Amino acid sequence: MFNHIKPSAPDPIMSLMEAYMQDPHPKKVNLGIGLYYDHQGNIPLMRAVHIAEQRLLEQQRPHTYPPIEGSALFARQVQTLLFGEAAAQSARHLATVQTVGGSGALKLGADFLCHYLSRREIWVSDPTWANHWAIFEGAGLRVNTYPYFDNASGELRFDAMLDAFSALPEGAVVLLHPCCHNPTGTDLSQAQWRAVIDVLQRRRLLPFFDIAYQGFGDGLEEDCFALRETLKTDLDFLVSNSFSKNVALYGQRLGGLSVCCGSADSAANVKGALKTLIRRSYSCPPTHGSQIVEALLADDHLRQLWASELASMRQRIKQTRVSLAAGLEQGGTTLDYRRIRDQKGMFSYTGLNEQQLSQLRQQYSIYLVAPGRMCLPGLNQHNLDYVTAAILDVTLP
Ligand code: PLP
Ligand code: TYF
Repeated sequence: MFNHIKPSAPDPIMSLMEAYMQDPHPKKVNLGIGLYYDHQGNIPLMRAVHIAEQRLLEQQRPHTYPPIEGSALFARQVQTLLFGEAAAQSARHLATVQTVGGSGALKLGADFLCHYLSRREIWVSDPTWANHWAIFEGAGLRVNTYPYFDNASGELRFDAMLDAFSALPEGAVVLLHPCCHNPTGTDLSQAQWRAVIDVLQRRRLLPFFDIAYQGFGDGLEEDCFALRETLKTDLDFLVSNSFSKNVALYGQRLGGLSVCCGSADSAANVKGALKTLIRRSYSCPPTHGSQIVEALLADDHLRQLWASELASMRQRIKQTRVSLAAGLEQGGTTLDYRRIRDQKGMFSYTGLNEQQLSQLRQQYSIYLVAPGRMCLPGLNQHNLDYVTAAILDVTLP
């Protein structure tokens, strides 16, 4: 019955992680998968998250079924986190549901586009996260690209991006990263976002914002600039958000999908459509992670503690960027170290070429994602000198 099924292509990022785990080299360094590690090389259990979870456990709540869309409190908290107080005051109406991670939000959004809006195509940045392709193609959409980043020069292809948007048909769906672009770490300035939103509006396009790293760029509020600016327009749009990184709840699989609509009736009907899609897929979401986040965000003290822990994580990444770039500059590297210094979020598109990557892996057991994406939090005081020396070695003239 199953003999015709051929071996599947592995997930490129996950399989790199597996190769790293099996590598016996004592100085191996994982700069591959997007996980935040602290200065000791551990994935943190955030203190605010731990306290919220303790409180939850003390309540000894039964593990009953949640509503299909998750709790109303969680939905309001997601809206406030993404849009601030403007969410409540806006003339626009948001339909928000809990999802199985940011990935689940992307898949639910893709199903919604297919089944309720008859969309058959989406435009994603060139390059983008490999799973965007997998998720959207898997949902039956054709994936096209718009110009975004030139890996040779290290520059954002801003004009080409605007031109591409201007040429799209009305109603075309464009996937945008509001902050911490994965994989390039290259974000738009506020002025550039305004210009993009202008074109989206003029061409009546349908933006789908995917925000998986809120708080890792410039700050919890600043990272939502594009979302909040778009909320001020009359555009309908989708937002997928993830709590994997910024609450370090990776394995709890917690995220949200929000759809911005023109009227309360429309938002209610959209929410009904999302519930139908969830119901016939996995019925309702898991509760442990969402209850932790509800307890965390509902308590002023815990919310502030969390925000300050997140700010420290962001600062650590920025400091790591500066240290690595300085080490490379002082060592006389041929690599454009300014990319490492200036890009935002967890990743840097270093410009290291295929041969240099392979040398880093073969000679030093340092793992990066092709073509040259480095996950900065994999660096710490114990391995920074080792990695700096290795990159200098593979990039010396
Ligand atoms: N979108 C982007 C750009 C990501 O990098 C990720 C990765 O973690 C996700 C979505 C998915 O997040 P999650 O792990 O919550 O499914
Ligand atoms: O890009 C990354 O490394 C993160 C984590 O199938 C990730 O987004 C990578 C691959 C994957 C799921 C998550």
